[in-house]
Amino acid sequence: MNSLQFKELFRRHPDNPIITAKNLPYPSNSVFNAGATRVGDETLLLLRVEDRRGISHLTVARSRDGINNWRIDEQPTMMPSPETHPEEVWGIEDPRITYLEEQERWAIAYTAYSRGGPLVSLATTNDFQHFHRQGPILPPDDKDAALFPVRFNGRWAIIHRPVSTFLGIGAHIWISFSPDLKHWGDHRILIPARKGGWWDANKIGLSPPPVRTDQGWLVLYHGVRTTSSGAIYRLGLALLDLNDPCRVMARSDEWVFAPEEKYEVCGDVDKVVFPCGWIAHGDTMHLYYGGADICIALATASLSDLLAWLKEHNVCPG
Ligand code: M1P
Repeated sequence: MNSLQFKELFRRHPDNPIITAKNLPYPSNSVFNAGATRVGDETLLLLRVEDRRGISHLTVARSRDGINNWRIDEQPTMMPSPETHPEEVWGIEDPRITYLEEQERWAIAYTAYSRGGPLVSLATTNDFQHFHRQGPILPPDDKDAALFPVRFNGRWAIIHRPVSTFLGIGAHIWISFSPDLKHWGDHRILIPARKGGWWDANKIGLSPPPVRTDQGWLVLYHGVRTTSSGAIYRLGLALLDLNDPCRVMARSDEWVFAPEEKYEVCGDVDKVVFPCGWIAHGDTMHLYYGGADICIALATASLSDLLAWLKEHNVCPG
């Protein structure tokens, strides 16, 4: 590599895509945008599966090494439940999993596709077999949400992405707070979409949940660039203060990962890399992402390299 080339921070796994619809034990159109966590000594992915009607549900996949030999539930693990939760009428999508240390259970923030548009719903689980639905927590249009694992001054915090109906306002990343995980307020913009020719102009959204590092909460987000041949989904980094997550300490100028391989460039939606989960193995982050809305792929990166790169590419003052 010469010094004119970008040093790849995320390395794609050679077996990519690691999960496709062909690996599922039942017929489906596609599998993508999986939440990720560790359960015992296994990696658990909560797959978004789109059925052959176009409606999504969630299915659990487990693996010892997080790469191969996935054991996938024989039937959908969590189906939309429009009878009890009408907001799930057109499916449930894009789960982001956070282990709530204080409650010793996982919280799953997911998109419920309601007649009024996509909204943020929350469910909790102890075992990824039984799910306690808490219902909608943020109204439409809102998605790309994940909880922090701890409270800040007694309050839970969630990152999410509402969309304004006013032309030209843009879709920005917001943060909100709650005393009880049910009632949310103190809403404010956390990371604004840029304008003009930037890779993350006009529309951005959180990708996986924020990860705690000794330098702050590391945020990986997607930027959606609209071009005359469609949108391009790329990923960038930001860093939030450990004690005050409203304080953005760093944000990258360049993107850090972009669609390049065939399974990212060509699918149901072309040119999309869309992670909903990442897992730390020591200093190595395992990033699970949807490729072109049809498959699940894996890329790894060194956490310390990401933080060092962000420092070099930071646009935030001070
Ligand atoms: O098709 C690309 C992605 O589009 C949406 O993401 P966003 O609203 O953040 O642009 C989601 O539907 C996502 O599932 C999908 O991968």
